[in-house]
Amino acid sequence: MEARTPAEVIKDAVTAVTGDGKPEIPGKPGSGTPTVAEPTEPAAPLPPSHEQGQPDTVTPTGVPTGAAPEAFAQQGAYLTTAQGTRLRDTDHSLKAGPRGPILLQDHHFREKITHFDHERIPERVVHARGAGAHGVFTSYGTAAGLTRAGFLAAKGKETDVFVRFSTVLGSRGSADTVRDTRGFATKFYTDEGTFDLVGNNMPVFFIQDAIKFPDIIHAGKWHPDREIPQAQSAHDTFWDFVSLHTEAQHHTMWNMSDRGIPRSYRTMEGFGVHTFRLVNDSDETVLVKFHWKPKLGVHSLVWEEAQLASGVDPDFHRRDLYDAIEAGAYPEWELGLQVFPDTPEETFAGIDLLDPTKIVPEELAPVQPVGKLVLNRTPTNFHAEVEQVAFHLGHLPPGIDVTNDPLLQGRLFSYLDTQLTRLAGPNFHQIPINRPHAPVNDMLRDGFHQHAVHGGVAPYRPNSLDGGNPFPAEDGFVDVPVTVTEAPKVRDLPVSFKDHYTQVRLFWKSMSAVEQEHIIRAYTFELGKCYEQAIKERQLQCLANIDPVLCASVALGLGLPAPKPTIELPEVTPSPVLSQVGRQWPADGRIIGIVVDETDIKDADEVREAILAAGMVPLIIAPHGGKIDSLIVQRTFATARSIEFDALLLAAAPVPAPDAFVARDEKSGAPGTAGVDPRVNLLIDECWRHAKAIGGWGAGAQLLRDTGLDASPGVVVHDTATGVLAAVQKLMASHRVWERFPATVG
Ligand code: HDE
Repeated sequence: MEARTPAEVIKDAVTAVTGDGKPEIPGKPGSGTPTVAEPTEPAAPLPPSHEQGQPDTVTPTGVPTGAAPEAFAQQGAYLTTAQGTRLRDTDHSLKAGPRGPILLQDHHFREKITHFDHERIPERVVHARGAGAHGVFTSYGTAAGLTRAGFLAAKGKETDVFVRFSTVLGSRGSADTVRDTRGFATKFYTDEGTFDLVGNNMPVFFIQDAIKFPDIIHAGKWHPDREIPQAQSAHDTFWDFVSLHTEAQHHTMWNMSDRGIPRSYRTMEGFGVHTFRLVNDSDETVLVKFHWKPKLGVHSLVWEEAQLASGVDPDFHRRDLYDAIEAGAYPEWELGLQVFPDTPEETFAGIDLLDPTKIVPEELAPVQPVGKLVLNRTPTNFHAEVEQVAFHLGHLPPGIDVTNDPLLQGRLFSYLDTQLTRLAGPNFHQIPINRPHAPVNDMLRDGFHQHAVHGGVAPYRPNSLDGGNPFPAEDGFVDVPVTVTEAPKVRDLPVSFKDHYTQVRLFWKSMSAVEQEHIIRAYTFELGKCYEQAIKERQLQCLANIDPVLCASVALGLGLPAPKPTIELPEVTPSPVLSQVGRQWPADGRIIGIVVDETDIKDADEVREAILAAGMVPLIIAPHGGKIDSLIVQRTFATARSIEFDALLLAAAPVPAPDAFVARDEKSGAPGTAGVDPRVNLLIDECWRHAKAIGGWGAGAQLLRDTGLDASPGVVVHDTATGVLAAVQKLMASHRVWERFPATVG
């Protein structure tokens, strides 16, 4: 092919769009202008199409609203005002002449602009950034002896759910992949009333008493003068707080570990954090901790990937969740319980079950599976569902009760209270996403945004005017009659809450060498971003009380002396289950990029089919969009970035096309390294640095040989495409090629 200049390429592209290339004169469409017939009026009234949304006779979770269809928006085909008056024009305001001012009487203009002015609602004070999806929970029936809650007790019982995942610190528009805790909040629409399990992806919390929540959040969020940094804990106030409130050290270590940068919402565990109390039909009680275990295993990004994603694709986790559901790779978790006897001490193996900064290692109390959650539907409208969903720890069905965990007690107040501002009044439970699937017959009346038209005259009990309705239920919610110790009122916590270091050491000691190295790097990065020397030194003292190797390594990175511990370091028994390394996981829904070009598409189609058949997602990456032969291109060299792929296959070693001016070095005009398109080189380089499996056949294999990468662990070269795929699939089971990370500590 004859080489063309960039100017020629652009001219050809423009000609292709405008037809014969005649210049366009504003106001006078040239002969090359494509004619698009604008539909003005339907030939006959059309029934509402799916996109317009059927009148909402059901809530977003599928429950009949009981309201007449006329009560809901988006009916018929014609544009109307909010009052249903058909409109002729919505593009021009009503003016005193075409050049005159807008008239105050333009009711359509005022309605449109006023509504727009009030479209936003306050974002959540924490967990503002999130994404949600609908799904189904199916009970295994294994909790039948423990709780009377029907959605857990009956084997095979299906319950609709809505789950919202979130980051904690950032604003609504912040990036998904920042280092932070993730929220994992689940609304179970049970037949006996809604149950909200409002958990996180980490089993412990920063503080032990809810009264400190505003303080930790003020410290973690942006500095109040400049409102930076956004969605980051790498700043002075955060480290000031956690080094002064040493109870925060356990949660902080989880944040600095790979758990703070999950690969996907689909690969996160979830934890109820607090201990709850279950009560069965015989009024017997047990204490439990809730766990969500992802089917795909727990996987994380590496720090460079997380940073890249924040810029390249700030919606990384949101997109991953929705793409997976739309591709039919439904995210799945098992709900499990750690069960403890309900003793007056409320401890297990010496661990205070009311302390939310402590875990009970799974080796001591195994997680017993009680049901399965599958997310299978994306929201129809983000605002209506994800923004307006309101979780509250007090949404409890009969059979599940709370404990005296001082954090849980405070949350019971906060979650109801916060909705009053965020959702502008006390009737937020009537918003479709929040409507229970159980019949509601409360005595709550009136208030802002009241949607119900309540009948009767006697919203009080007992009454003789409404036939005595509503009646108390024998099988209603059980407040377990726990004995409250007679004790003086105090502002204090139990002595057992004062050990702030043993379990942090336990976590550190449970990590593999590579995970420990990531933790060291994370502390070094975050403290390196602080300005105050005193804060760095104080945090180093905390690290010294956790582990001398950890402390010395971080101190080295900061250029500060490593302090000696001020406590005797306890003996701990590691909990191997806390490590993400060393296990094999299914690869369902994982994404494999396949690099092809015009000359080397041989076998790519076959590999694509094999990836699909294995339940994974293939993405064809090519020099340009459209098609190459019959292969549909999903990513171009311009739009692909390594962070999206869990593994990379090379069917080709694409050279920069002569007319692809973007692929050339601007100054020399020379093609990229080794004659290969530099963007492909970058893909390979990043996948290698991030310890992802890489494979190649044909020209792709030759490229890996030429660069010497074929000698690296986790790089597969083979004569056949299928041979490469089989080897890469095997490597993907352990998520990353861990041997590729240099380990600096043992
Ligand atoms: Fe929250 N938290 N929280 N939190 N939390 C909120 O409620 C609060 C805590 C968690 O997707 C708020 O509706 C206090 C622990 C999640 O809509 C607010 C305390 C855990 C979500 C609130 C905590 C969580 C929230 C803000 C200390 C894990 C997002 C908006 C006592 C077990 C829910 C809202 C969603 C949201 C208060 C601590 C998880 C202000 C006072 C511990 C997943 O009410």
